Parts: sequence; C-alpha cells; structure tokens
Amino acid sequence: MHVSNTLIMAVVAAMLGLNIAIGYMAFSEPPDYSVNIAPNTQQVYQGDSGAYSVDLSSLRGYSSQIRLRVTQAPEGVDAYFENNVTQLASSQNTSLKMSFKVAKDAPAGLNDIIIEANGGGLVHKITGKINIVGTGRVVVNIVNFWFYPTNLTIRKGTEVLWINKDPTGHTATANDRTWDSKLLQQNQEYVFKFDKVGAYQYYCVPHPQMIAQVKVVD
Ligand SMILES: [Cu+2]
Repeated sequence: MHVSNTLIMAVVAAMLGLNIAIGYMAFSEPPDYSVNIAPNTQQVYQGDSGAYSVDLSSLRGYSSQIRLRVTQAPEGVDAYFENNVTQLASSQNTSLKMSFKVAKDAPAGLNDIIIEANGGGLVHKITGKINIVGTGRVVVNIVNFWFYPTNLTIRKGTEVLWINKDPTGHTATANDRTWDSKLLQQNQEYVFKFDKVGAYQYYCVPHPQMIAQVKVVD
C-alpha cells in the first residue's frame, strides 16, 4: 500500500513536470539579441565628427558572431566601424563604436542613420538620428508648398537663405514678424542672419499651413 502510494505520487509528479516542460517549450521565445544605439540623437556641427555606441545584448541564451554595417547615412556624412564584428555569448553585453565625419557642406537638418546587425542570419535594424547644425550659410528650399529642411538647427551668427523653387509666390515670415521675406516669386531669395539663441517659428503668409522652425544654438 505504502509503495503504490509513492508510485502514484511519482507518476503524478512526472506528468506534471512533463506538462510544465511542454508549456515552457510552447510559450518561450527563441534565443535572440537586442541592438541599441546611444545616444540615439546627436547634434553635430557641419565639418565636425562624433561617435555612437552600438550596444548588443544576448537574450535567452543567444550566442553567435554579429556583424554590423551602416546601410544608410545622410548626405555628406561618412559613418564607419573600425571593428564591425563581435562575438556575443549567452547572457553577455558588448558594444562597438561607430564613428562619423560630417562634411563642411553636408546639408543641415535632422536625418536618420541606419545600422544593420546580422547574427548568423538573424538580422536587426536600428535607426539613430543626427542633427547637422548649420554653421556658414544654410539654404532652405521652398518646394511644393513646403520648407526644406523643416526643422533646422544653426549656430548663432549663421545666415539662412530661403529660395523659392515653386512657380507660386511664397514668404518666409517669423510668427512674431521680427523678420519677413515678403512675397518671393520663383527663384527669388531672402537672407536673414540669426544672432540670438532661440527657437523661431515661421510660416508662409499666403499659405499658413506651411510652417517650419529655425533653432539657434551657441
Ligand atoms: Cu506659400
């Protein structure tokens, strides 16, 4: 009697264990890794350089060699890894440094930089942002009823030149009216020099849905 009770309990325990194991196999996710870029957004002057840290973490026992490459960089930005391969073992974190150089004539504005990680065929993409700060004279094109770049950051003392590429007349007019291009016909230009730090919202008088911003930094 005593023996058979023990036997029943053992069988029940084994079945319960098997159930848990099956449940675990059905619901647990496969080994993977995560990729992060830090700092996600960087502000860099034209002609300057910088670096991102690309951080990799093993998830759920993932273990493989990982290869990184830059798949998209803004115009005038040279982004590169001195060492783009790393071995990621279970429960580990590692980082690779991605450096970049911004050409003096790289267009100012906020743009994406995209990195692809390939760990044994398991591919992840990660997007960082780079805000290129204008330092000399920056051009804003008015095209198809919009300002490009829309959110522009410049260094104090920088001139911004607006040029209207549309056959329709447009203006670039500060919300507080401290500066105003007046109506620009096709290919006409307007220049304003920003000497004070701040954020300046502006719009087009005939088309008030055309809104943009110039941010001035030290
Ligand atoms: Cu307009």
